[in-house]
Amino acid sequence: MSNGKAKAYTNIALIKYWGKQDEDLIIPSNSSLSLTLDAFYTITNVSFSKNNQKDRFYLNKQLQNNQQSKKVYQFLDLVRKKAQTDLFAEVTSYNHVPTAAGLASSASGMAALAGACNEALRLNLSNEELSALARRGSGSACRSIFGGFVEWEKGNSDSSSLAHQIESNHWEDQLAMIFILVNDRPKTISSRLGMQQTVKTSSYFPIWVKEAEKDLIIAKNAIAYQDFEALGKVSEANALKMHATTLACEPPFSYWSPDSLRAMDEVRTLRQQGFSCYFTMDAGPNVKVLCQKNDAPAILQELQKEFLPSQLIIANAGPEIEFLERNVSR
Ligand code: FM0
Repeated sequence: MSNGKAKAYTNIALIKYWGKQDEDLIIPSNSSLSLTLDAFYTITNVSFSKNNQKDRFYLNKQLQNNQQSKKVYQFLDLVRKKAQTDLFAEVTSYNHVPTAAGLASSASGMAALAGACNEALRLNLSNEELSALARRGSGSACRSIFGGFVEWEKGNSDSSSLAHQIESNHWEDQLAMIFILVNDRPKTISSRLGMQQTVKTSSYFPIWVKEAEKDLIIAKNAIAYQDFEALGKVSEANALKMHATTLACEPPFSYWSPDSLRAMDEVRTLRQQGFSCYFTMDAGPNVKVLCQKNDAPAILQELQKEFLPSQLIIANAGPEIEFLERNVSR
C-alpha cells in the first residue's frame, strides 16, 4: 500500500483562462495570471492498494457517486498509466471553505490530488512537472501548485503548458481579496462547458484571446513596478472582457446575477469615494474585490453596509502546495 497527502490552496485569476486550444490535454488558448489565496484550500489523501476493489472518492467524509467522481477517476487513470500500476485508489479530500458558499474548488482540489498522487506513486515530479500534471485534472489547478502571483504559460504541448511563480519581491503579501458571496444564485454553467460554448460559438472569442495576451503583459508590468492601480484596472477590465464573450455566444448566457451587478456597482462607487479597489468575477455570480491589505478593513466596513457579514470573506496571498506525511510500505 502507498499513501500520499497534499494540501493545495485555491487561486483566483486576475487575467483569466477562458478557452482551450486542446480539450483533451487541457491546453488553453491564452496564458493567464493568478493570485494564490490562503482562505480556501483542499487537503487530499490518496492510497493505492491491492485491497481496493475499485476507486473510491470521499469529499468531506461523504462518498461521492460516479458522476461526482468522474474527473477524479479520470485523473487516477492518467497517473496509473504514468506510474505503470493497476492498483485502485481511495481518495479522501477535505475542502476548507469558511461557509457553505459553494465556491469552486476544482483548482485546489485537482492540485492537491496531483500532489498526493505524486507522493503516493513516487513519481518524483518537480513542481513544474506537477503543475503540468495537475492541469490535466482542471486547467486552473496548474496555478495552485505555486504560491503568490502565478503565470500559466499556455504552451503548445502536454509538457510545455504549465505554471510558474512570478517574482514580485513578496508584494503579494501587501494585497488582499474580499469575496462577496451573493445569495441569488442562478443555475450555473460549469466553466468547462461555458468556455467550450464560447470557443465554439462566440464571435468575440478571437478578440478575447488577443486582448488577454495584451492584458497579461500589462499585469506583469504592474507587478514588476508594484503598481496597484495598474494591476487592479487591468484585472477588472480583463474579467469584463471574459464575461463579454459569453453574451456573444449562441445561445447567449451570463454568470451575472442581480446581486453580482449590485456588488460590482458598489466597488465602482467605493472607488469614486477614494477607496482603491477593483473587482473580478469567474464562472459564477460571486464577486471578488482586489485591494491592498492596509485598506482591507476600511473597504470591508463599507461593504458591510451593503452585504451581510456572512457574505464577506477576506483572503490574503497563499503559499505553494504542501506535501504532508508520506507513508509507503511495499
Ligand atoms: O480561473 O475545464 O480550470 O482562469 O475560473 O477544468 O480546465 O475550472 F472564470 C473562469 C477556470 C476558469 C478563469 O476553469 O476549467 C480562471 C475561470 P477546466 P477551470
